[in-house]
Amino acid sequence: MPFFPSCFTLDGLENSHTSLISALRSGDVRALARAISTVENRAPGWSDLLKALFPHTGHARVIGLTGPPGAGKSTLVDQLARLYRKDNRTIGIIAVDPTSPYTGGAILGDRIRMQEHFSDPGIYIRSMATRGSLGGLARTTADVATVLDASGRDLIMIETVGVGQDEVDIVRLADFTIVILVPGMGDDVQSIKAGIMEIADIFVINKSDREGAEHVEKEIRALQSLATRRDGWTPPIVKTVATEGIGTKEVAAAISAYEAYLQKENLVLHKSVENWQQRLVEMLRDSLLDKAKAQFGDGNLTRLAKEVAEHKRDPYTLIEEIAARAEKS
Ligand SMILES: Nc1nc2c(ncn2[C@@H]2O[C@H](COP(=O)(O)OP(=O)(O)O)[C@@H](O)[C@H]2O)c(=O)[nH]1
Ligand SMILES: [Mg+2]
Repeated sequence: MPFFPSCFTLDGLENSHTSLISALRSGDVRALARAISTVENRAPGWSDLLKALFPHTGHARVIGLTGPPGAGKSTLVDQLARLYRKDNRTIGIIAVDPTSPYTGGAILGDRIRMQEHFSDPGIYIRSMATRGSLGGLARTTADVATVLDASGRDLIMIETVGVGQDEVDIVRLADFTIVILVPGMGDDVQSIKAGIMEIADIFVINKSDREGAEHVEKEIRALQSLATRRDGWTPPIVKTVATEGIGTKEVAAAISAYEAYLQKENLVLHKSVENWQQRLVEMLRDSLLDKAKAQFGDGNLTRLAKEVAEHKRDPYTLIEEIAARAEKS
């Protein structure tokens, strides 16, 4: 059922926002779920909701975790959640997985494994639909994290499969990015997208109970020696056996160490500004594209594409025209 029945007037919408936000801020999990759905589905009122929530954000730390399928990301997230809960920190988990999110094996596995947390209101787990994401996957994920932040969660962990540009964009928006690798990838560290390697603030070599962890570490070190980061931080490499909880504390310590480093070097704001620079461009692109699309609906697009393909129109003038009209709308 949509959250806002269509009979709502604009006033009603505002009132319902106010009550939704106060319920959400008081820790009501159902209100949180509803707010996330509104934002994720771009349901009526989604942008007003985000506008109203934004002043309540800025408290949560966002940790992005990415790596190949089966690397043990969910297992590690689970262990970290357990550890942070001992500290009474509240947690939001966003699982972004391109393999059909609600029926796919990975998320089903996640659900079963994480089930023990379900009775703990201090942990909220959300699987994101990745296909047909209306606002672009990276942006929608960031918006969902905003809702979790406003709800007062201390920590937000975002799990993504490190395969495509979308995933790089998602973890780039995090405060801390963990790249998870596993032994037995051969020389595959190189083949993990270069973009993913570059955004790692912390490397985790999971499944270190298997042979080859040292080799992976050597490969990472070799790559690290090729370039220094602009912020001067050398990403630590932590070996874990997530299924046994081995190394979880060390991962948490590495996160704290990086946070302390950013604070010491006065880089916290700088990093946030960099993230927002990227996010604003994405928001702008979406917004302009929406306006253009609103004028030139899908059917129109096909017709125009056909005209260009048949050389009846030049695409350069066409785009200028569309952009000019979008600007006026
Ligand atoms: N041997 C071993 N298996 C692990 C370890 N961590 C996770 N696994 C197993 O690897 C499989 C995939 O784990 P999962 O967390 O779902 O990976 P994800 O796809 O990266 O989220 C599961 O069967 C886990 O039990 C580890 O440290 N050692
Ligand atoms: Mg997983």
